[in-house]
Amino acid sequence: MKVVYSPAHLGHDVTHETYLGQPIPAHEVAERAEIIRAALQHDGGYSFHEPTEHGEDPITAVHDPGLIRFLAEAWPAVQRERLERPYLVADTYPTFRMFEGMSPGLAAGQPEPRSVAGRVGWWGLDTSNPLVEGTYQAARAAVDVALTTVDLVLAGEQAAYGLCRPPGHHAARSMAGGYCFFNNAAIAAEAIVRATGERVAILDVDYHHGNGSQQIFWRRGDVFYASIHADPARQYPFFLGYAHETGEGPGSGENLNLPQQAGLSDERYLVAVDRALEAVVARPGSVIVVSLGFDTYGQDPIGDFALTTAVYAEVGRRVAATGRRLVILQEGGYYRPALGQNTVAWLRGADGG
Ligand code: SP5
Ligand code: ZN
Repeated sequence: MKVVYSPAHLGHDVTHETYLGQPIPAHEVAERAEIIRAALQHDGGYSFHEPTEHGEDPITAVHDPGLIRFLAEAWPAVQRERLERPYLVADTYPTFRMFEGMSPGLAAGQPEPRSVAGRVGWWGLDTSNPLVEGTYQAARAAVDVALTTVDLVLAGEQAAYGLCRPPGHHAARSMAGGYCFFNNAAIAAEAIVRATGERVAILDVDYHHGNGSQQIFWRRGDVFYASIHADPARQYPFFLGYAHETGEGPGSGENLNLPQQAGLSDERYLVAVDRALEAVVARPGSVIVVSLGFDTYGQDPIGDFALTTAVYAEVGRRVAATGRRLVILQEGGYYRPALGQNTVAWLRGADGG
């Protein structure tokens, strides 16, 4: 299988995230992608490809140009404002409750703040998402990794894997968050729709709900989003991911959330996978974009499912058995000792192994 990887992710050199106000060691660290790369190289059977540059247009196809501008300008602004800190995290966010009782137009018409402290909250969701000097370049490279993976599949590969880092599925049209800056999978799906005119399915098997992917395609009939994730009533991102969220307008019925209880077993997980795949194959299209997370693993430090390495091979097999071509993009997964074996298992399954 072809793998797309860029060392640019190393510049997103995150050491800490903020959890309930305290700095804690970051979960989404550079070592994750290096562990996966080393495991695939060691396993053999994978050829590595550098991403090619795709520019801003595929990004603005799903994101607010203001988000790109903010991410490009944030670190220079930190330096210009002499904030003298190793990473930037917001502490004030524009929650919708601030505008309760006021006309919707008021909130929508507020200007973006000028100071970087205001801007990082304006464009952000949460404090687990530190921004450092190399974040923008890394996030741009992750998008190019995703788009190059799309190129490989549209050029005839049955499946290809993009080792995206930072991940993407929490990033919405105008919002970064949850370790994500640009929504790699959404950008990939949109690029496939535009290149082929076909419908596309996103299958999101990260432990967390991909609120960004859901938001971006909420009113779209041409991109089906299916996600298996922790019930938002107990887990991040808390405010989206319920089963009753099914899309609106032309996207009505094109969003499928399958929230799961803590302790989810391999067996029950496969039931959910089959449900999602049944919905995918009921719709036309020839390509599935997989948002692949391993924070579903039993030992993940921020997850509470009970999955084993063996189930990942089986999921890879079942996804490949749809006969659709696969653009497989890395999202989360934070238990580093098993990250390599889990990725190898999933991809081997998807590759007919
Ligand atoms: C891509 C992805 O998997 N993003 C996940 C973002 C999760 N952000 C919230 C992390 C909460 C960390 N909780 C620490 C608990 C320590 N016991
Ligand atoms: Zn996750």
